[in-house]
Amino acid sequence: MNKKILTLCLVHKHPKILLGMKKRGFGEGKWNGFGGKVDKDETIEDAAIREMQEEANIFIEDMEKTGILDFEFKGNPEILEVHIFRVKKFSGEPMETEEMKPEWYEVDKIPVKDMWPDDEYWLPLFLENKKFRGKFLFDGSEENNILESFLEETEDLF
Ligand code: 6OG
Repeated sequence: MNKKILTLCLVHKHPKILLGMKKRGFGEGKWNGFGGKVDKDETIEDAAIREMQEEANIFIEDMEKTGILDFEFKGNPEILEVHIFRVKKFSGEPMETEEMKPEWYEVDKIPVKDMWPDDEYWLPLFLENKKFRGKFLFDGSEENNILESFLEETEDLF
């Protein structure tokens, strides 16, 4: 088994949430939070800060880990372990970059049809300020159907 650690940062300023349209690479064409792979010799938090700055021109000043999700794709031995952060304080204006086009969405108008299908499971917990852990198995097809899912509320994030 081979694990890759990634970050995903979301800014929730009720009643809005900042999402980004991924313009290239993995998840292209989907709205998502901001983030990416943790580099060697970098903490998960440092990676989250770096990616948010690179992808949206947002400088995180305070954040909190709210979730850890494992993603597995059938037929692929690699597991993606995604650490999700709530951005509590930031500076800078969201700006379009080569990788992402940011946009504020009303939380009752989140474009779930154009997001990863797991988001529908855990985003409600995120919006309620809950902490969670989960695991999703995708079928490996282009539709990214979910074959198995597990999600629990927990304070136990490390
Ligand atoms: P790069 O590989 O472009 O970063 N990510 C996912 N986000 C959601 N909501 N669902 C998934 O289900 C995801 N898989 C990956 C983590 C990829 C970015 O996309 C997130 C990173 O923020 C499979 O560096």
